[in-house]
Amino acid sequence: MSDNIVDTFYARQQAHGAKPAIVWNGAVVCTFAELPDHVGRYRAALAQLGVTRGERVMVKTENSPAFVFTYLAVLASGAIFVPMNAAYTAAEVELLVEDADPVLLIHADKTAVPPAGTDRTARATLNGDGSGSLTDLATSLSPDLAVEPMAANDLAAILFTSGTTGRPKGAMLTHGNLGSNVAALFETWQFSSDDVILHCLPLFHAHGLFVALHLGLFSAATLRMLPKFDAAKVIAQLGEASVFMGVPTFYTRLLESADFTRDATAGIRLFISGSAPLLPSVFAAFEARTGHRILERYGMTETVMITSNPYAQAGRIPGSVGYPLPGVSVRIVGADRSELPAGEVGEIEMQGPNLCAGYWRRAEATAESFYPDGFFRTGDTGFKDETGRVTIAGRSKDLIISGGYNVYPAEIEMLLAEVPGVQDVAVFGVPHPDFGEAVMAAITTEGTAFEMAAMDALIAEKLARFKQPKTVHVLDEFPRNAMGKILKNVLRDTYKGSFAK
Ligand code: MLC
Ligand code: AMP
Repeated sequence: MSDNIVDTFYARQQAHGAKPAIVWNGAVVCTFAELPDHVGRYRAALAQLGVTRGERVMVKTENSPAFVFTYLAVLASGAIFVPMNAAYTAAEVELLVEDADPVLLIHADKTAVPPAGTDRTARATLNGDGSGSLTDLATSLSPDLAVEPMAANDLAAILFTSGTTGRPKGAMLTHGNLGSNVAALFETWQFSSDDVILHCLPLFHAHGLFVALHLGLFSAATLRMLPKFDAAKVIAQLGEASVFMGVPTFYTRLLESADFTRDATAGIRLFISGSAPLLPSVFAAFEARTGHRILERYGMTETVMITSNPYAQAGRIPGSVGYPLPGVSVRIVGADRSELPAGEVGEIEMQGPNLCAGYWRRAEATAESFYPDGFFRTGDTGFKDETGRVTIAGRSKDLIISGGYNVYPAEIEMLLAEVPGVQDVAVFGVPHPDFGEAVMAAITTEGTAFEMAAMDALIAEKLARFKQPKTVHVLDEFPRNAMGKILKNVLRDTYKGSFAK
């Protein structure tokens, strides 16, 4: 057996052939014995569309069982899976296509993508209901059940995340990264084939793909999937599941429903939160309502999961992200990269078999964050206590996390600066009761050319909805430090009450 993670999944599912693998909107789609057949048909279709080992396949579509089959088929082909947010605009997709240089772009019929013929990339369609030209082709072919042998350091996926420059960078994840991480989570969170995971996270991000989906496939645990998070649908299905995971917004929204009760959650053994900070007040309200202590963990696209609170209920401490996963090391360092004593806040660095192989075709960006000693600069700040437990204090990177989606101010600032009459721009996050943080912008103008309508039009054309500033404030001047740098902390403070409940 090779290190192709699909081989690992299939081997671990073998003894559980009769068990439902995927349940979609309440109906069984396939058992574990039937799964390779579905994947094999998509693999055969991909081969007809020119997909071979090492080529990139980009996907821009909503969750569906066909998304899962396509994902596994890409990996089984030895190709590299490159998902993106289904909400991206054509301009955002174009940048990623240029960078990833995929042989095939699979997208929903009614979604924004650059027109075919503008690049070397072939097109196939796949919609949220599973229909599309890819599925038509797959169902017309016999399954190709072969799984391409891959080594642990061969690439499985590239997930785009951004940085200080505003241009997205592709984190190159290997089969070894993904395999080691899911094994560590399986052990830490005590998964078994008796579990049923209620899955409603987007499959195009690390959380939904490498944590929720992988844990089901690795544990041979049934994945009860929903197209997206919907509090009422989640509450209706909780009785059929044993594990639920999500971003903090899921938990705040569940708590808003009177139907979310101790009884509704009685069958769940584990609620997990991550991707953004879980407020201690939400942790406390959740415990008071349900009796469950949410287990918070910390991760990144580049590293998959890094730390987790312990499984034992009493060990789940609000505000802390717990201990490094088995095989992972975390260091807290000062400006000179020397390790700081317990209790002192510094930059969080990590090392482990889960750390990705660098940024796709970005040697300079890779060198900035991946040190020769094997440690990676997370851009988060925090401290450890005497026992090694990690608490995140903030971020040294300029990043807004809105409803679990990352928004990079630099990307939006660059765009807003293009509007005629704009002099200076600052994009920053303010507290938001539903999304945790909301995107805000402030500008100063010069001359008479500036028109808000022109700015609104550019934002609508170029930016996915979740990145769009909720408000653009026009200021007379920016608060600045002695060096002339805009003080975003002052702006955050000025506008912090904008969404107060
Ligand atoms: C949707 N909208 C958002 C938004 N999601 N705006 C800001 N932030 C978001 N996250 C917009 C919609 O476009 C819409 O705009 C309006 O908000 C209301 O939409 P909605 O119907 O209420 O939103 P919904 O579709 O319910 O989506 C909210 C959500 C979703 C929380 C369910 O954002 C979500 O699934 N988030 C999970 C993200 C995630 O998986 N992150 C993991 C990254 S991996 P309008 O104006 O049209 O009304 C990672 C590593 C790790 O970080 O550690 O896990
Ligand atoms: P992404 O680039 O989408 O992978 O986002 C990774 C970032 O999300 C991390 O660097 C953290 O800033 C943040 N993050 C993930 N999990 C947590 C958590 N439990 N608490 C606070 N921040 C988190």
